[in-house]
Amino acid sequence: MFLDTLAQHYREQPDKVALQIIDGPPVTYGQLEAAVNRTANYLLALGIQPGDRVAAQLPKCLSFIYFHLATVQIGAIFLPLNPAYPSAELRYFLEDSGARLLIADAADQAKLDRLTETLPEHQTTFTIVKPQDTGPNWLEDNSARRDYPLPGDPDQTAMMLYTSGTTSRPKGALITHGNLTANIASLHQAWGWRRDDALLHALPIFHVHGLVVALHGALHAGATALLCPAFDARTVLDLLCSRRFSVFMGVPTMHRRLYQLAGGRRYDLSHMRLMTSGSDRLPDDLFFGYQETFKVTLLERYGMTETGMNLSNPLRGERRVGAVGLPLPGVSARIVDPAAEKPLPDGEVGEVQIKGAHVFKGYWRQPEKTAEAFSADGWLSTGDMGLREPDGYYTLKGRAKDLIISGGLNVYPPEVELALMEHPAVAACAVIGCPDAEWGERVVAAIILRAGERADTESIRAFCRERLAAYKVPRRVLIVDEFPANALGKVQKARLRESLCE
Ligand code: MLC
Repeated sequence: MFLDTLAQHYREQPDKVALQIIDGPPVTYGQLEAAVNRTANYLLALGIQPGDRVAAQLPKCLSFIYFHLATVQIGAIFLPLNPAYPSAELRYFLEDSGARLLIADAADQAKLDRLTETLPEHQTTFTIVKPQDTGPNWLEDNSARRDYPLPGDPDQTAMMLYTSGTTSRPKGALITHGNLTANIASLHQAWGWRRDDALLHALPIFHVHGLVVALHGALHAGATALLCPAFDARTVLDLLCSRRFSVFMGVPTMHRRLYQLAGGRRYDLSHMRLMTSGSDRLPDDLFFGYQETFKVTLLERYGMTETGMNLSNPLRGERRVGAVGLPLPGVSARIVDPAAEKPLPDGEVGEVQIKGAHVFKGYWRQPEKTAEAFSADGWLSTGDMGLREPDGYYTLKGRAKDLIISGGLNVYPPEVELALMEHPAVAACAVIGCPDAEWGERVVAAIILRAGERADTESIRAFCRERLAAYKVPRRVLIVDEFPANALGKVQKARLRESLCE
């Protein structure tokens, strides 16, 4: 299991640097073990039991990683939350998950005060940390001894990651210890992770991409990860040029910013063993631009929160532009006709479905949504459309579901629409994604005002900002008289996109 491999690194290379936040002190595997054990003992002393949900809404910092590893180590369920969530969204996640504990940033005290007024009594206690503190209290006050066994059941839930739905509020995807192990084992084989790898980690740490693929990847290998608290293209490019790193992972928006920063100058990054792109489609011009500018062929891969990684272009062999590659070791993929649930021949576009030990076990307390996500014979419907080439490479061809991906982050129109509908002047609304060179897509809202109401679009955006994380707030709000609708009165978003996207 993932935790067993980590324990092996603690034993075998206690003096090797495991983690370092830029400009912070290095943390060796030995120090990491001690900090994680102390944190685990702190959680146990608070009464956290196996199966309890422990939420963390923190910036990218060592405390986050200690709480993450400690929570899964004692058999509790780790629930990472985007620091950008305002209190309205945070309250939903805490209530829905029934979290026993929230680890929060001292800087968010005002947000937490608002939250305590509305949360059910006695549900969640708070541990407030100052994220950049390197020696927080719980590290001094608790023993570094580990007197309990590591979770041994692969079906035990390790993490809960919220994904939004096209028709519902966000759902908690339950990721088991077995899922994490399967994922990381398959990526290690496919991408040739090594102990002497050095990862430059510039992704957010509360998603599958930054947490499982990147951070677990490095720790499982016994490698070293340098963590940038946020993505800054100048810092990242300088560090990549320093030749200290061998692995970098990003979303297309990050790669686009690096490429634009180069501004036509050439940089030789060919010493990088592996540079990957994921969470959204990598545009062809960026793939070729990168090759020319950086002497690097980006490796595009495909995954999702419910599964971790599914498909990947090969480490050795052809990294095909526009394709997401081949099934990873231990992963089965197929293309089906979604209406008939019938596999389709190569070259035909259908829904991508996935099977394997890495596939999540279901949504938290939503058996009907879990059942909907799987076919009768146990394949997970991804909601992505694609085709398989005769030589086994997969290419994505759009989405079956009405999802927007902006800067590698998923935005589900119904969530934004629900927020807009709370506005007293809004009679109806429709949220769509419009193509955008930097973000992949940007969120655009069309609204119809109630008769006699007036509202300016900026105030509507401000209204959304109080209810939604900034990346979900429509970049443009357009006031329209009507929506294109089908015979049943359902808004035709494809036609709306045609008329509203520039
Ligand atoms: C930030 N903003 C965004 C945004 N990120 N808006 C839309 N989409 C986004 N993704 C907002 C900010 O809040 C700010 O709003 C404004 O845009 C400008 O911010 P910025 O400073 O330019 O953005 P920055 O903070 O640099 O963030 C850009 C980014 C970030 C690309 C670094 O979005 C990012 O880290 N994306 C990676 C997401 C990720 O890890 N996805 C993996 C999901 S897992 P305002 O209003 O305040 O000006 C998954 C599975 C898989 O999908 O396969 O990997």
